[in-house]
Amino acid sequence: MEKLIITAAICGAEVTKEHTKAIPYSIEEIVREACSAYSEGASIIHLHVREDDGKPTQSKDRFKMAIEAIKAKCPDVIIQPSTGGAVGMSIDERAQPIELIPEMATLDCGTLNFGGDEIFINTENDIKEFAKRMQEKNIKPELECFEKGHIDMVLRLYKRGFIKGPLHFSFVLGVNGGMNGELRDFLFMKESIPYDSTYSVAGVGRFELPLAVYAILDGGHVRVGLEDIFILKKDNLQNRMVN
Ligand code: KMH
Ligand code: ZN
Repeated sequence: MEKLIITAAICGAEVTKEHTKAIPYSIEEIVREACSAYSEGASIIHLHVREDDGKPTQSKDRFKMAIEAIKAKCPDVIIQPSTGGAVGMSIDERAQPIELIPEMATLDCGTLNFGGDEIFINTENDIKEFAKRMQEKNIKPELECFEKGHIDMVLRLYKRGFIKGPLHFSFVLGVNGGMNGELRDFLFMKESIPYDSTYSVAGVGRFELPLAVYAILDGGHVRVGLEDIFILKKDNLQNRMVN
């Protein structure tokens, strides 16, 4: 059996201190969260960065600062910068952390609604462009799939050489606009990937814990963290906001 790999999504781009005070904005807070997740068993940090006021940014300099500061305290942790950034950012803006040549980075594999009027845009050509930039620098893409059609896109691009194997998927399920994270959704996703690929699950909101259990029982990997869930129970919200 493979070892379980836990990814900690410590920050994200959408959760704010109004949702939970624990969400890190400053470099100091990001280092604190990354290193405490590492010391609790996470081996990968899925990293977004913020300005000190919480505004999401894909600034190469801000990523460099955060990565260097995390590595200074936890040298062995793998850092996986986001190339998704926040809804509405351009491709060049989102791609900046690739220039720092991290070991891995996310590759978002399709467009989806993202709640309200938001659309998280990842056209076929966008995906090819991110894949090309990552391949040039030998960066391992984590193939973020928010629904089954995104897996089909990966498999088409893999067949045509735009994405190289071995494939490592991340099923991000439960986004408002993507696929849900019920057991049947998880089974459909994992049965749709090639037998020699690996996967991790990131369940958003109420799907986080059950999906983590399914994946662990199946020998898959998991992503957890404040990017995906910031309340465990609705009646806990007030407590968590003041803590
Ligand atoms: N913040 C979302 C719009 C990724 O990290 O690659 C995109 C996202 C995906 O979080
Ligand atoms: Zn992310």
